[in-house]
Amino acid sequence: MTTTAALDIPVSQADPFALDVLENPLQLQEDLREAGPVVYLERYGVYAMGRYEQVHTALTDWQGFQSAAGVGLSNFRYENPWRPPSLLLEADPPHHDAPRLVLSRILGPRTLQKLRSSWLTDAEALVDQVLLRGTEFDAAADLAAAFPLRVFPDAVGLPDAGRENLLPYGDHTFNAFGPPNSLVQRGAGRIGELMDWINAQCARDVLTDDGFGAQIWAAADRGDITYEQAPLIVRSLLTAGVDTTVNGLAAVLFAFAAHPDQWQAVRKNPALARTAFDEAVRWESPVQTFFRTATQDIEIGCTVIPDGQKILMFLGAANRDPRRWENPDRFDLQRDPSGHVGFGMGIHQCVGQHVARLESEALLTALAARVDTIEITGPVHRHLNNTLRSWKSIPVEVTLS
Ligand code: OVM
Repeated sequence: MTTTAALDIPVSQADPFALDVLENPLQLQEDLREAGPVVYLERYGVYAMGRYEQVHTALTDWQGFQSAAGVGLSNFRYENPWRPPSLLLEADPPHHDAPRLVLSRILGPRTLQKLRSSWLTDAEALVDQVLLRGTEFDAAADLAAAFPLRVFPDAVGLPDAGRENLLPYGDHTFNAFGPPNSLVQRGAGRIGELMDWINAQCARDVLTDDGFGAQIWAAADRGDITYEQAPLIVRSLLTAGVDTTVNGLAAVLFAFAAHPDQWQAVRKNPALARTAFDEAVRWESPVQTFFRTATQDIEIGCTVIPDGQKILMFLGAANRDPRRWENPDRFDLQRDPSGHVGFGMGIHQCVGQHVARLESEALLTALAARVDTIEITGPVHRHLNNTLRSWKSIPVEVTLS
């Protein structure tokens, strides 16, 4: 490569992890997309991509853009990871493949069919319980957070005690993919205690004998993975399975509250509930960003990303790239959202996406059966996180059918 080529690139002073940017990232996303296919973020010494085409290319080129050096800002080639790396998220082939295959079977659409009717019943019970207290509630806390916490830990096979640790642990882990800013410092105090609890839940004798956790241990019995790998794969469920779905559900509920005509479309045609979740994941992208690391000098456009450099991929920006999406800022159930990169793309694409879709389908179906209109009644409060697009509260009032 030539170093002059590497300098032929737009340089930005912007901080994507500044609190005001996390509060409203849309302007920064547009600036990045408009600046060019690749931009250098001076503040962190990393490359960034905001356009769909380049993000998609990087996600599908795992040979050129590795995950094993970490998918956060920290470069595991030079820095020690803050926790033992995930065998899925922070691994490349061939090490990645056995854990991935095992988990993809456990979380696949066929296995999940067994949970479908009980999750629909759970969703009806939750919606009934919330509406019994009144028609004004917080869609973020009372539905989006409550539903995954009601069904997912049971499906994994966790004991009841300590489940309140799941969200704070996930919040810190997703913050830790970013720089060590105030959000990370705020979570650092409790992380030792939270991590101890999480790790303890990964042991075979702590888990029920019929959940996702037990199925991971059974894969070790068969020799599909080793006994050393099993607890770390359970840890991935506990890390990636709660905050992500909570914010995905919050996104779809917020989307409907903000687009009343789209809620009426679902009421008329409940089959749209499934598209709705993917359109919400495109529109709000619960996981906004992940990094990759260049495994060699990589030519992109007219620049070269040098070997070992970090690349920040803006999934949320790609999902609103007008080069790829018509009217990208509109939540629209008439569009085909497939191809969005909100679940990633390629060999690391979200292995839990069928779980997330089933949770959403259950909750929206239960809600559509009882709720005629959804209206936002007060200011919506974001919860800031270095990686997640998240909410503290979405105050709504509904009318019943
Ligand atoms: C993991 C993990 C953690 C966070 C996110 C994620 C979105 C995976 O520990 O495997 O995927």
